[in-house]
Amino acid sequence: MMYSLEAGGKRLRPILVLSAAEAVSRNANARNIAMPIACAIEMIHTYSLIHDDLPAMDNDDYRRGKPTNHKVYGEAMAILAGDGLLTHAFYAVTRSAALGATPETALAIVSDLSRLAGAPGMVGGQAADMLGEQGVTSLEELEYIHLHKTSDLVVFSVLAGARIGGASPTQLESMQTFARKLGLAFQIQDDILDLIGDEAKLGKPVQSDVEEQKVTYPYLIGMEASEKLVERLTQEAKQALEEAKLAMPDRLHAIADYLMRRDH
Ligand code: GRG
Repeated sequence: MMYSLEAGGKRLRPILVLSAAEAVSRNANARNIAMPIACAIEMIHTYSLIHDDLPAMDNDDYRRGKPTNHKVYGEAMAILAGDGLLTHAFYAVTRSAALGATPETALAIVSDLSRLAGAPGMVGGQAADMLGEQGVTSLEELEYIHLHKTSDLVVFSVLAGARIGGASPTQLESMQTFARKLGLAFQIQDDILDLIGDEAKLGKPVQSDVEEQKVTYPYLIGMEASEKLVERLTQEAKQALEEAKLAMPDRLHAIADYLMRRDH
């Protein structure tokens, strides 16, 4: 569990939890109360990466610049490390109540987490992705996969922070729109960076008619249209953020700008 948690990573989801709490409340104490939830979402994200890397799924040898969990500890321990992280995340959420979150807020966060990380959320997105590998995937199906596999944990992060910060129902709605669009833009940018990485490795453009080519936004709509879409979704996300009328929105705007321009 510690091997994969400490392997690095951008910590995007925890940063979103803390930034959303601060954006709503303008209060540093909200960030402290949100800290166990920031840790919880990184545990969930890390478990999903460990399981995604297993031979039965993506069968990857490297993650975050290090050998994958199962390469070091074997498949059985990698499955258990993921299970342990998933379970411990729910314990971590309860710690925010010990630090000052109200029981109602903690309960709402547990409910969001079980939905957005579970079958209606990330797990469902991953299942759709696995099934999609067996046939042609339409743009509509691909959007479904991205929205659940990737956006749902981003949505959880922003909503959880916003709840800790004391967001109103209207603010929660706008922040959910912000996170959904940001998550989608993030995943499309990931697809773009993957393709650029593959082309650099091969030293030539990746052929779109290669049979085992992964179905992504660049594959379906082309590189230029994908880049434009990332830009449009980011602008729409920032617009939703404006509508939330937050006390301190600057850091969330900066994260959206950073993600659009990131190169890794
Ligand atoms: C196995 C239930 C289950 C789910 C797996 C996360 C995931 C779902 C699959 C990993 C493959 C992938 C490309 C997922 C899309 C989400 C994504 C871009 C993950 C990588 O997130 P980053 O870039 O990773 O935030 P770091 O290492 O920076 O934390």
